[in-house]
Amino acid sequence: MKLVSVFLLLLAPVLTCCLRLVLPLDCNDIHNHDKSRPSGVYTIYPIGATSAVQVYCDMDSAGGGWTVFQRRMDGSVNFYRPWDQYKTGFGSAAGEYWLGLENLFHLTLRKKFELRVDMEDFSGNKVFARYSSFSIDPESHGYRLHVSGFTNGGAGDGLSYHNGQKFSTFDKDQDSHSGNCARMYLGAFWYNACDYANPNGVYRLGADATVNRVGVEWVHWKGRNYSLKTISIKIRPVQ
Ligand SMILES: [Ca+2]
Repeated sequence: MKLVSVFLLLLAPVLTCCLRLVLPLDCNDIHNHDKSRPSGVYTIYPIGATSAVQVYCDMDSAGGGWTVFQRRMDGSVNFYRPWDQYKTGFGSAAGEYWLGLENLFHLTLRKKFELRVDMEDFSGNKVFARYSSFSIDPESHGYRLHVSGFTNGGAGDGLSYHNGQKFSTFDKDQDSHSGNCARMYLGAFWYNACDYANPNGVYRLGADATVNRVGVEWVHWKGRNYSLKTISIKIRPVQ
């Protein structure tokens, strides 16, 4: 048994090196391999051969190849969760989910990425925001956000205010506010003091002025009292 373990340990770097060549790192690898593949759930390997994770790939928007790392669509998953779950990820790739900060960090470590946020209100209006550059730092630096190069697809710029911020959850306050943004607005995000976007807030049906700022919000589009019907945040290697 011991010998087998040692053998496997010795073999691991070889396996990791060569399997990586055929295993998709992200949705763009899948898209480039076969451009006819539709949007849907696929398996990617963001941290190497033993890191299989299911994600939703958007193969339609602006040429396709987008790896979705956050998705809200029906309120079926609770997003008010602690640090360790935002680190590793939660939810279902077929529905609502968060891919996990560790996966996201390893993805953006390997290539240069752009970012796109698609969203929809309860009247069927669809808009997006796009950023030409996106990466995050390792956990030791709080998964700090780097986002720039905004292009407006009708949503307005909700993320530039969050550029340079560390990620915060209700049990790990790394924001720039004297209080705890995640607790105040019932989400988890790269909060500043506090936000112009709260995509991981509480899912509810549209406008409600009695519960100010806790919804799934994109302030520049719908203000602070409107919780969106859908939102998805996705990345793609810069072509
Ligand atoms: Ca704080």
